Amino acid sequence: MFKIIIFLIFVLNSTLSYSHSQLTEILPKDNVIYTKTPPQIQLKFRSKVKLVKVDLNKVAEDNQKIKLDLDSFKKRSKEFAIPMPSITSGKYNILWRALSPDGHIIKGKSEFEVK
Ligand SMILES: [Cu+2]
Repeated sequence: MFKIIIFLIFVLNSTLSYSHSQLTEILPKDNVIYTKTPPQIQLKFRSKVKLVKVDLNKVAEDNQKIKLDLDSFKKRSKEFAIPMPSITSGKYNILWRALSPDGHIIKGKSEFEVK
């Protein structure tokens, strides 16, 4: 019985602490209206990940993709700060995809507006 409990604690603990590398912060934030364009796209993770893609799209104009310079973000890291290209007012979304240390693909989205 004691052995089973130890085993369960180990299993639960490892799933809670080590599964994936969840995003802890994204800027621009999801569902936020900005009066000034945020200067950077920032992504923060719980552990080092490899960015697979970050797309910035203008919503409502056929999801027009805006070019981002991702060349300097090939290395694994916990934090990424991508310079924001000059964008006009409107609604945008950021679609990101990354590879976590355990080999899983993690992904997310942030939709924001610039007034
Ligand atoms: Cu995982």
